[in-house]
Amino acid sequence: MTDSLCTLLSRFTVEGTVISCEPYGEGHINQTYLVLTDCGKRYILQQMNRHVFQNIDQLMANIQAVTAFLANKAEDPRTVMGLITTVDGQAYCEWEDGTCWRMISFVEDAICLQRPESPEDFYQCAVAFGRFAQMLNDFPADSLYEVIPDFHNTPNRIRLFREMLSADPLGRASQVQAEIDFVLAREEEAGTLMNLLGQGKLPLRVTHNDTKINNVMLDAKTRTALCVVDLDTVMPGLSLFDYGDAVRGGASTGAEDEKDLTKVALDLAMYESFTKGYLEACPDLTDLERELMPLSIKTIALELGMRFLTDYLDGDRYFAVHYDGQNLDRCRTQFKLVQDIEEKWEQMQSILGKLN
Ligand code: GN1
Ligand code: MG
Repeated sequence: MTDSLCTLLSRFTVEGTVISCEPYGEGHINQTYLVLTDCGKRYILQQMNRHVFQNIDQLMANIQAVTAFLANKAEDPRTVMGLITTVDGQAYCEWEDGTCWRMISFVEDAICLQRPESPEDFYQCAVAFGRFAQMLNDFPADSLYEVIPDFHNTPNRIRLFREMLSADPLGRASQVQAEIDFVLAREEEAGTLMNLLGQGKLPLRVTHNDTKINNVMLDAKTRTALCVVDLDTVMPGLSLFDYGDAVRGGASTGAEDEKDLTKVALDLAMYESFTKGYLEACPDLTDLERELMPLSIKTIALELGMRFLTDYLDGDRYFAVHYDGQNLDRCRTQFKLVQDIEEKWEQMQSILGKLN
């Protein structure tokens, strides 16, 4: 550890003296470290991405408000992400070089999966996210800051995509005409959920907005749901975006950057188990929210594919890439999922009908 890192760590109220701090996890946005102290306590330290998150005060205020509200309702502290404050009681620490850091408690005897190993694992992830939505159903959603404005506003994402296409800063657009056409052919349907929100037909709720299963902690022994983490994008939004994002990620048979698209499809057993868990854990969902579940998966897969494509055109400035063209590979897996969902549409509807 560098002296500077040691000094930074001493700003947080940890038990014992820090003996190691190593890179940890697989997020694309923040930089995460696992911290160990000489009394065996572990913590998670994160440098927050200031390019993505412009207002760290607001982001941390959201996290504090939501975790305090959940902690008040929760019976077991392991079911709520715990924020560790700085020695002077602040939610985060701004370092001398302008970087911003926060610390959270490490959940012991817990596991976090990169992919569900069985439908039962995925069911438990649904319980975690469904419970999160249900417990926050009486939290005033509009009191939260919109940390990334229009985060899942699909029509606005399409507008930004079109702007990037016209600018085409690296001259990459001509290589991806098939992907561009794929988006534009689905433009109208992609706006459905936001239109229904605008018409007051879908409720505004507190949403997590990054419901990948690596944001769920499961108990290591029982493999049951503990808590959800990565609350950076907690904002007012649609529950369907949380549900849809989780299924498009966890029910895909391939990795997010799989090059062999024949390996990428929507696994219907996974879809069924997540949907069952979410419906059971969040009985508050309205009839229309339930009905639109399949459309939400398709919408989020299209939106995310388009976000990857936009970033590819922009020279990979938003999502971290490990090799050239990774954002294009990621885009293609999402579009393959959209196509597969279109093919499995009737089956998805009949599974949903059985669960509702
Ligand atoms: C980003 O880095 P991570 O996994 O927390 C992104 C999500 C995407 C996801 C795709 C703030 O999340 O919206 O679904 O990558 N988060 C942000 O892997 O843009
Ligand atoms: Mg994450």
